[in-house]
Amino acid sequence: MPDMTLTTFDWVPDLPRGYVRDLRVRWALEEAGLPYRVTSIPFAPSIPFRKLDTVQRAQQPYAQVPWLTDGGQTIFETGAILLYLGERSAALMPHESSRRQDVITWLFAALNSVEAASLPWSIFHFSGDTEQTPGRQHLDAFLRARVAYTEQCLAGHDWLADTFSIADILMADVLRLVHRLGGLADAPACRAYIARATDRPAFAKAHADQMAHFVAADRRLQCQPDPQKGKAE
Ligand SMILES: N[C@@H](CCC(=O)N[C@@H](CS)C(=O)NCC(=O)O)C(=O)O
Repeated sequence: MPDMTLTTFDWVPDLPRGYVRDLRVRWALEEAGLPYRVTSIPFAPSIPFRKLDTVQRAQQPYAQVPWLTDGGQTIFETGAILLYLGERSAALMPHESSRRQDVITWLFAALNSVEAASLPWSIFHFSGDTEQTPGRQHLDAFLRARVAYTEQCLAGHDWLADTFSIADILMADVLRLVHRLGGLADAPACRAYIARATDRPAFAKAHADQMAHFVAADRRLQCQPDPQKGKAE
């Protein structure tokens, strides 16, 4: 039985499928060839804030997924989980000090410079609010600038650091959502980078496994007896 256990939601609606952040962890585990199993908690978004049971509060204080347990160690935050896995596999992060530091730097850039701009921008998109308010325009401009800089960094490079690493898993996953929402129209190098990253067999396996996980949940739900059935009118 594998020591590592990845926890995600048991089910999500169609829209986020293929984008739930357990994908980042699955992808890294597949790249590294590390054995793991997947467990789930009931889907219940925390907006508005939901109560956590004690076990979940101990694992993910923000009521989110994913988290990873390895023996007695629990890690939450996908950046922290990928760093943890990076320590365990040269396929994810080189051992040599300066190359390793490059990976760590880019990992933070993906989360703290690009996702920090893309997350509020994508929440606006999903809200369906199309008003060109000053706040909205500011968010658009903020993301456009981050994408433009990333575009320059990626032009002429396959990966962010020397070779493929956990930084690419995070950056490609962050950019994938921006691309899905039409935010990379002027960024051919970012689009090519996403294509290169998602062509990797480990991504294909991680993505297929996440989709299968939620399809299995659909089937389980369909099999549940309808409580209204058989009731007298
Ligand atoms: N910064 C966290 C974000 C985790 C996150 O946003 N998880 C989403 C699923 S992809 C979630 O649990 N959403 C439900 C919620 O926020 O209540 C990480 O990278 O692990």
